[in-house]
Amino acid sequence: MKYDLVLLHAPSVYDFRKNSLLAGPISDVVPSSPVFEMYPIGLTSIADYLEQYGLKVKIINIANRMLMSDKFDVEAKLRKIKTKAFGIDLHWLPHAHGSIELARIVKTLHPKTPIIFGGLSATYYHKELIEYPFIDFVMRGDSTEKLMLLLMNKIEAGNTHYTDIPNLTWKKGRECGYNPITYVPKDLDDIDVPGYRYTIRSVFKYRNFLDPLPYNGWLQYPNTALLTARGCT
Ligand code: B12
Repeated sequence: MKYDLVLLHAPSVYDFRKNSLLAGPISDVVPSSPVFEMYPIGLTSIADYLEQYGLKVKIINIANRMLMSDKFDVEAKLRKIKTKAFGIDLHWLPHAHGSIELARIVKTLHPKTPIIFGGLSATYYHKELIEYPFIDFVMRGDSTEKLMLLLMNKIEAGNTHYTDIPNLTWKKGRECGYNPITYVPKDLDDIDVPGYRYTIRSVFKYRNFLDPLPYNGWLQYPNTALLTARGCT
């Protein structure tokens, strides 16, 4: 299957299975382990929104797949994927190592496929991130569903005129652009947040139950969030 966008969630430290992670009690109040395998719930709303416009979007929780099995081969999994773009979240700062290392691996395997970063930490560190040769775009801000549709349409059409996409940090050859954050929606009434319908649908559509699982142990202790607002009101 060829996807339009594959969204990947990295472990906090790559590769925690080879190098021991002495994290301390940093994740005691969340369902995740110190690997912080839970992905930002906004990945589901991005996927849901893009699929409403006919795009095929897949979420793969690489961190959780690595935690669930020592034998899970990240490179073999990534190598098989056919997609027009990859998205990687660097939302929580603990993923600073894992997200960047994952991007490096993805680019080695798919040198021609654009890699898009997003999330709160990526928004803050967008100028540093775009310097990495394997990161092509940073979509900034806490509401990116509509902007991702604009970017995906450009990628699909081979249109490299990126200056008219709000909030986007982009790279073209040696030239970098930092479009201002002008898209700050007043309400999110037309977006499904979280996109649970997408998540359930995707299991059947893409015939994979393990890839989008939110965290290790979810099958034994299913838990979900119902957000009444995005962020703090
Ligand atoms: C709800 C919430 C949680 C929930 C998360 C549920 C989930 N799976 O997302 C829970 C309680 C589990 C949680 C846990 C943690 N949280 Co929290 N959380 C929040 C909170 C209050 C709201 C976030 C929200 O409403 N999101 C709404 C959804 C719809 O949007 P979103 O997920 O952010 O995604 C959008 C954008 O961020 C962006 N985006 C995100 N990823 C990507 C990727 C790509 C490719 C693209 C293009 C765009 C993109 O586009 C999305 C769609 O518009 C914020 C504070 C705030 N006011 O924002 C803190 C906040 C994000 N959390 C924070 C922290 C530190 C944590 C923990 C690390 C705490 C800990 N030590 O345990 C853990 C990490 C959990 C893990 N990964 O396993 C910090 C992050 C600071 C930082 N820079 O690191 C914040 C900012 C709070 C704070 N001020 O300290 N959190």
